[in-house]
Order: sequence, then structure tokens, then C-alpha cells
Amino acid sequence: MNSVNLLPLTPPGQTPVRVLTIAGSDSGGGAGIQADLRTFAMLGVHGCVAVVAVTVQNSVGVKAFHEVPVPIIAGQIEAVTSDIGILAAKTGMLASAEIIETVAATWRAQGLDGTPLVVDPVCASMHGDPLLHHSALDSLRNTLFPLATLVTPNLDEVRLLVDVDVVDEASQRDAARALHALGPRWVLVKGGHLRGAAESPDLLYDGTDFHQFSAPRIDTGHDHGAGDTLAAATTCALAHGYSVPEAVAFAKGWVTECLRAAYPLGQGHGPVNALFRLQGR
Ligand code: PXL
Repeated sequence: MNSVNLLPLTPPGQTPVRVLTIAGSDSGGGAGIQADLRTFAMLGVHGCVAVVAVTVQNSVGVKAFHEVPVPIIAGQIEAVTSDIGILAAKTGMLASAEIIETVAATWRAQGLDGTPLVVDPVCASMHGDPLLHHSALDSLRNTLFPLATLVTPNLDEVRLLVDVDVVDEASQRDAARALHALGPRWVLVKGGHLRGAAESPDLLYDGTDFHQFSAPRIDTGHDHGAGDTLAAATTCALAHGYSVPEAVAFAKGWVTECLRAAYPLGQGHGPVNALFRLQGR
């Protein structure tokens, strides 16, 4: 067994910690809701789902996507939060401005302001295929970010959101400051795409202090769903009452092990493997 810590488990027969993912479906099973649910399950957390879009996707790319009507999206969030109750949530692919506005309005209407919300501002797949209409960036920045406990952009998303080109630690700090000014409590600028770095340096910022998180860069062509998995594990840890720096540290360890165990799938990019513990790793 590797050294990754697990979250506390609920005794059999008792109601476990519940979380919600508001995201898109990946028909290839690598990213999106499918990735979130694997991490939730492996961390002993009950995962609820609000599907916002269905992608037509395999290991090579995203061919198309279909958006779920917004009353059905709001209905899923209301149904889950009014009955089952959630201790944290995350958003992934949100596709459009209308969906973002709906998610934000429903979040507020359900009185969830005190519930930790991780916003992973998914804009494109790793193949470069769009998962968010660019006209929706303003809604992301102005409507959803102010509700977020934590936003977790990668470097491409940073460029789209605040027009900062992160090339080193100084520009990573500039990006964190610009993103924090949009209203989230915390910002995690993920450095995994920093070219040439031997480490994968992530920078966490709350408007006052910077926290660095580093992990060895895992050289794999199979990292589909890595961002989703990091945000999902962070959400689980927040649901367990971890502080944001503790939750990010936990999630970084989790995704590193998922990357170590990643596997090939189809002709393109395989997924990170959140099931590594089932293989005795
Ligand atoms: O990894 C980001 C992501 C999130 N959600 C869906 C995706 C992807 C990447 O392809 O397809 C549905």
C-alpha cells in the first residue's frame, strides 16, 4: 500500500458524508462526473450529482455536447440539497452562461452560502476541445466565483480568466492576486502545465498568505481527469471539515497516486486511476 492518507470512514449502516458534483458526463468515462464519482466512492463519501451536459467523447477528443435544460439542472440541485443534504460541492464543466447563472441562483436560493463550494473553471478538454462557451467567462467571473470557497484553474484557464501568462513563481502570484480579486475565498493556481518544471507547483492564496504545494511531476500521457480528481478529493476533505490548505494538501497527494497508476485507454489519452487501491497499490 502507498502512503496516501485516507479520510475517516463512516461505520457500515450509518449515513456517510455527502457531497454534490455539478458537472458534465464524459462518455469515455475518464473525466467529468465519472471521475468525480470514482474519487468520492474511493474516499468513502456518498456522491450526489447534478448533470449539466452530456459530452460525446472518447480518448481522442470531445465530438459534441448536449446541455441539460436549466430547470432540470436547478431541480437536481434542489432535490439533493433539500432532502439528502450535502456538506460540500464542486462544479466542473458548466457549458454556458445560462447554466452558470442557474447554478449560482439555485445555490443562493437553497441557502447554501455557508457550504464549501469548489469551482473548477473547466473551459476545454485536454485535447483543446471547448467545454464552455467563451461568452460564459463573464458569468463565471462575476456570478459564480464570488460564491466559491476555492477556485482551481489550470494555466490555460488562468490566461482566459485574467489574461495572465504564468511562466514562473512571480507571475503565478500575480495570477492568484487577480483571481482572488474576483471574489472567491481561496484560489489555487495549478502549475501542472508549467513547461520544464520537474515538480508540479500549485499555489494557494487567500488574499493574505501564499501556500506552495509541490509534488513530483508524473510523466504520463494518461492524465485525463486529473483536474477533476484534484477538485473532487478537495471537496471530500472539505466535507470532512478540513481547512482549505489541509484539503488541498490531501487532494494533491491523492491525485499524485492516481497519476502514478494512470492507464492507457483507446487511441488517445488514458485517465488517471482513482481505483489504484483496489490493485493493492
Ligand atoms: O477534465 C475536465 C473535464 C470536465 N468535464 C468533462 C470533461 C472534461 C475533459 O474532457 O469532458 C465532462
